[in-house]
Order: sequence, then C-alpha cells, then structure tokens
Amino acid sequence: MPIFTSACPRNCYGTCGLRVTVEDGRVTALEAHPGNRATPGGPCLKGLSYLEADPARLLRPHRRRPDGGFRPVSWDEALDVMAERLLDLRRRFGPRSVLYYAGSGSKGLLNGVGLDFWRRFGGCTTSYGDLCWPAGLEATRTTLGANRHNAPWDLANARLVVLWGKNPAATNLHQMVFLDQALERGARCVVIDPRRTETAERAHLLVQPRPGTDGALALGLAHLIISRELTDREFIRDHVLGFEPFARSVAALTPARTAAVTGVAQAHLQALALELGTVKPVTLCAGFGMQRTSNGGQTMRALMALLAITGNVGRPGAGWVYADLQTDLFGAAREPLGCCPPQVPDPLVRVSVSAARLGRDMAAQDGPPLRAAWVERANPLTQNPDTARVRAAFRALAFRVVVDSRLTDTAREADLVLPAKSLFEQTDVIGAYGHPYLQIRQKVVEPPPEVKPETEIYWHLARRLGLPTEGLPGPGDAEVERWLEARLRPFPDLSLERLREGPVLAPGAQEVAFATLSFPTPSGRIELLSEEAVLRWGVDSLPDYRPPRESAVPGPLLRLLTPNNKNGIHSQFLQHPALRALDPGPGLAMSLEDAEARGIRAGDRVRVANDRGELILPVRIELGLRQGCVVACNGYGGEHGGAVNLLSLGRETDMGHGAAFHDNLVRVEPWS
Ligand SMILES: Nc1nc2c(c(=O)[nH]1)N[C@H]1C(S)=C(S)[C@@H](COP(=O)(O)OP(=O)(O)OC[C@H]3O[C@@H](n4cnc5c(=O)[nH]c(N)nc54)[C@H](O)[C@@H]3O)O[C@H]1N2
Ligand SMILES: Nc1nc2c(c(=O)[nH]1)N[C@H]1C(S)=C(S)[C@@H](COP(=O)(O)OP(=O)(O)OC[C@H]3O[C@@H](n4cnc5c(=O)[nH]c(N)nc54)[C@H](O)[C@@H]3O)O[C@H]1N2
Ligand SMILES: [Mo]
Repeated sequence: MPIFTSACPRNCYGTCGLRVTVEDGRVTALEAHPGNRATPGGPCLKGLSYLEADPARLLRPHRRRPDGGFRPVSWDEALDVMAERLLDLRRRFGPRSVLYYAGSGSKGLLNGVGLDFWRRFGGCTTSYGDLCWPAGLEATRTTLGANRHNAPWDLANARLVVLWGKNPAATNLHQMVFLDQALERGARCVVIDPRRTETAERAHLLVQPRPGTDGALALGLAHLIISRELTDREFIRDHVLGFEPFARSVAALTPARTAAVTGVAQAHLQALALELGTVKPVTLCAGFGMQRTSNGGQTMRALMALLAITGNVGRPGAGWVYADLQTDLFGAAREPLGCCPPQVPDPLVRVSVSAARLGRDMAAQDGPPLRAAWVERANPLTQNPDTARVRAAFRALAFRVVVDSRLTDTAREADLVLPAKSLFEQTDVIGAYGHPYLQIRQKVVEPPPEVKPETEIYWHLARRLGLPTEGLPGPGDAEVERWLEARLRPFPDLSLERLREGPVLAPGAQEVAFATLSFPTPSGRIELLSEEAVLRWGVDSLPDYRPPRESAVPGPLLRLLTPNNKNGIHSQFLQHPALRALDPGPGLAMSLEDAEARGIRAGDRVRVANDRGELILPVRIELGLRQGCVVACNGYGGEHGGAVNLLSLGRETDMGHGAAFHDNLVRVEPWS
C-alpha cells in the first residue's frame, strides 16, 4: 500500500504532518507523520473527516440561472463566459475594475499564482489587512522585532504557562500535549478568558476579565510587579528599551483601579503578579481572539511587557508564543501583497480594499469603481465583518466568480462557481505559524474529472484572454513541480524530494527564539517604547489602555464574542456529515444572570440584534461565562440561520489593519 508524506493545509496552528495511505485511488488512512515533532497527536476529527467524501462537494463548474439557481456547465462554457465578461469590463473600465479577493481556506506557495495571473491581465484591485491576526503580529514586530517563538515542544520546560485569550483545547490541540507535559513536571497554568473554556479545566487559576480590558489587566499587573520589586533588573538594563517611562506610565493602574476596569478581583491581581514575578521560566501563549478589538495591538504590547520586565524572553521554557513565522521564507504569510497598502503604489495592482471593511470599501472604490470580483479560498459572506454590506457590495457588481468546493454563502452570490481541488489533488509546499516545519502537501489522487486546481484555471483563462502564459505553471504535475522547485532553489536544504521524505525545519530555525538576546528592532532591544508604533499606527509610544470603541457600559447591551469552533475551521467542515453529527450547531451562550434578567431560559430562542442586523439563536446557559458578554461561534452561515457577522461592524484594529470582531455590542431579547 503506498504511503505518502503530506500535511494539512488549513488555516490552523496545527498544520499537521500527515502520513497518507492510498488504496485503489482513494485515501483510506491518515496518521501523524513522525517527522513532525510539533503535531504528535495526528490529525483531529476535522482532519479525519477527509476520509469521508463530502456529499455537498462541487464537482463541476456551475453557472447562475436567471431564476437565481445554478446549472452545471462545461469548462468550455465557463471559460468563454469569463473571457467575454472580463475582456468587456477591462475594455470599458480598466483592469482595476476587477477585485481579486483571496482568503485563508488553504495554504500553499501556488496561491501566489493568482496575482501573477492578474498582473498579466493588466492589474486588478485587491485587499490589504487580514481578518485573523495582524494586530498581534504588528505588536510583536514592533516590540520583539520579529514574529518567532520557541519550538512548540519547549512549552514542556515552562514552570508557569499563561494561556491568555487562547483556547488550545479547541484551536491548537497539539499544544495541549506539551501543556500536559509541563503540568506533569509540576508547572502551573493560568488561563485568562471571559469564558470558562475546555482549556480552563487545566488551569490552577482562571481569571475572567471583562472582554477588551486585557490591556488594563496587563498594565495593572506590571504596576504590581514593579512596585513589589519583582522585576529582573539586569535583563531590563541590558535588553529593554523604555522601562523608566513605562514604569511611570503604569503607576496610575493601582490594584483598585485595575480591578474596577477589568472586573478582576484584587486578590487575583495580587496572586497573578506574584506568580509572574517569582516563577521562572514563564511562557505566555497569547491567542488571537483578544487582539480582535479596536485596542488589540496596544493590548498585545502590554502583555509582552510582562515578559520583558521579568526577563522571560530568549530562554528555554520562556517567552511569547503568538505566531512563529520562521517558515515564512516566501512572504506567504503576507499574501497576497502584504499587511498594508504598499508605501509606493503598485503600477498595476490597486491595493485599496481593507479586508475588515470589505463591504464598505468595495462599494467606495472609484476611478474605476469595482464591476467584478474573483474570490478564492474565501467565504466573505460569512467570515468578513458586516455581512449585509458585504452582500450588498457583491450584488452591486456586474460579474462574480467564486472558486470553492462548496456552494457557500459567497458562492451563492456568484455568476460562476468553479469547483476547487482538495488537499490531496495537487502538490504544493506549505509553511506554518504554530511550528517551524516546512512541509509538502502531496498530490496522491487524481481530482474528479471536471475539477481543476486554480493554477490550471488561470492557465486556461490566460490562453483564452490572449495573455502570456510564460511563468505560469501549466496543466500537468511536471509543470507544477518545476514551478515549485524554482521557488525552493534559493534554499539548499529544500527540495521536493527532501520534503517527500518528511517535514523539514526552516533554514536557520531556532528552537529558542531570540536566544542570543539580540532583537531585530531599531534599538536592538525589546521595545516597550516604540517610535515605529507611533509612526506607523499613530498609537502611543508605550502600550496604553483605551477602552474598546463599543465599550460595555453597565446596561442592557452585551458584548458579543465570536470565537472559533472546535468542530470547524471557520466556515469549513461544519456542513460535513461527519462533523455535523458531533457539532451542537449555532447557539448563543449566556450567563445565568444575563439570561434571567431578560426572562430567558435555556433552550429559548432569542433575537440578537444591533443596528447592523439580527440573528435568531437558541440559548445555552453557560455557568462559567462572565456576565456582560454572550458567545456565538463564527463559521455558520445562511443554511444554519445566518452568520454572526450580520452583527459586526467593519472596523479595523488599532494596529495591522485587522478586524475588530470582538468590539460589538448586541441586544438580546426573547423571541417567539
Ligand atoms: N478548531 C479550530 N481551530 C482553529 C481555527 C478554527 O476555526 N477552528 N482557526 C485557526 C485560526 S485561523 C485562528 S485565528 C486560531 C485562533 O485561536 P484562538 O486564539 O485560540 O481562538 P479564538 O477562538 O479566536 O479566541 C480564543 C479565546 O479568546 C477569548 N477571548 C475573546 N475575547 C477576549 C478578550 O477580550 N480577552 C480575553 N482574555 N479573552 C478573549 C475567547 O473567549 C476564546 O476562548 O485558531 C486556529 N485553529
Ligand atoms: N465574527 C468573526 N468572524 C471571523 C472570526 C472571528 O473570530 N469572529 N475569525 C476570523 C479568522 S481568524 C479568519 S482566519 C477568517 C477566515 O475566513 P476565510 O479565510 O474566508 O475562511 P474559511 O471559512 O476557512 O475558508 C474559506 C473558503 O475556502 C474554501 N477552500 C478551502 N480550500 C480551498 C482551495 O484549495 N481552493 C479554493 N478555491 N477554496 C478553498 C473553503 O471551502 C471555504 O469556503 O474568518 C474570520 N472571521
Ligand atoms: Mo484566523
């Protein structure tokens, strides 16, 4: 039985190394690849669902009928329609009237071919920013100089693990293995989350701040650590920039004030400050959920300051675990063009639509306005903020193409839906953000006869449009492999052959990040004081606390948290029968107090609403949830009754052009 090395390309910390068994042209088994030390537990249930065919998978191109439904069409017809419409729009309005919008549905170097195609088309308009993590990435870059962290297995060396706004029991399963190893060796664990998550079951201390107040919590803890003289003075003297002004700036955050802002008891503040100041080494794993607020970047800078002032950086078992971009050799993490609009405008590609404000910015484009959109690996109608505006912006266009394996909410708005490949149907090379391995994702089976990988779609379309195809990988595995080999050539230790043997550590990967204690910041130190943060983002030079824009004042409004779902990756998997059988489906988690105050009982259907939209959801009472917030996982869409993003405003984070998903207030009322 042939067994192949591969990897799961979903947007997830895991990026699991896989061994794939193929029998009779079908994938019949998936197991952990022993060459990937970071993913010892093997694929999760979502990964295992790859073994079962998805009955809803699209197997051929579909074209919208005048009555709104879809009919299957041949590739010839699909290519003819695209060529005719795109040429017409380019002639009348210019190439920038086409929006190219790519999401995070699947990783791989070949994703870059999309923009190569649009450049040949004469250009396009595309997005900047990202829905996921950029406030934290920018906070990290301005503070430490680079997004790197210790190898995942090094967590076992920590004496104190702080899981801050992170729920690895749902989102980073392999991290739980290393957390358990640390706990077995006697480490302590603190979880900081307004919810009592599954992860919190491991915690010695669960701290439940008001959402969006973590910046104040961190600065208040810094105040206590400094005033109790628990700082690492030598480390600060040698490696930290801006300690004195930082210490002055946190003086106002007395325990009383911090408790009042965050809702965390003073006794917990004292206990936590004592742990952070006396236990070593400390690893702080910061999640992405808490930087999805209008103060997210400054919040993350404040969290990192706790490690800087206690000397918990650059050592085994210590440090900031946010995102490890050591495998980002090709700039793939910044696909398609980068976090930010380019400083010097690109002559062909207009980078002018913020992913966080997709609907509003699409509608606002001028010179030329947008007339068409091409969407791949993305489902903006459920995943981007402000669903109603996103939908309106798509409907206002003259022509829409969506490449996807399912008829998603976004695909349902399209004129043409092109069927997407699966992870087993084209070879690609993928990096990771939770570990330092580069991996191959191998073609192990033929795609269904009418399914073409994106690279092939672009190649055929380029031919129809009369564009040069040189440099685009053509149809056939050999062409794709040649293209990939050319990308790997600058790295002597990397080749497809080598990757087929197993996962490869990124060239120069450090097991302990910043072990030399030299930081690639302007000063070469950890920058508590960052001029770059001021110049680039207009935030304070020191991490400060500002309440989130829609700040929760006591009253009838509740803060809506929309975390990720254990049983899906965003909008993927949730419709698959294997996972549907496990997943409780959409619902609104409420604290008992908030429910009782509104006459709501478990199982009742409620109307969740604000000025952007409304959603009807069944209620689950969650005894461990902090009062004042409600929780509905993101990822569900129209077929489940509507996306949570019907309720979110298109608003950017303070740094990095992220999306402030957790900055939204809602009314919750009984609905019958
Ligand atoms: N199963 C699964 N795994 C995934 C994904 C998925 O969709 N499903 N997605 C992947 C991707 S793309 C991402 S970005 C990561 C995200 O991984 P995580 O960061 O772990 O996930 P989130 O669910 O976004 O947020 C984590 C926690 O933050 C808490 N939180 C929200 N607001 C606040 C706040 O203001 N303060 C504090 N202290 N906590 C807060 C939430 O209650 C939640 O428990 O997961 C990756 N892994
Ligand atoms: N309210 C709220 N909204 C959120 C979040 C939140 O916390 N709260 N989290 C945000 C985060 S962290 C993220 S990362 C985004 C994710 O947002 P998206 O990147 O849009 O997410 P997905 O739903 O994972 O994938 C989009 C589509 O890609 C398709 N796809 C998968 N593989 C391929 C392929 O090989 N080719 C093509 N053409 N298509 C493919 C899938 O079928 C799926 O429909 O969502 C964000 N949205
Ligand atoms: Mo994400």
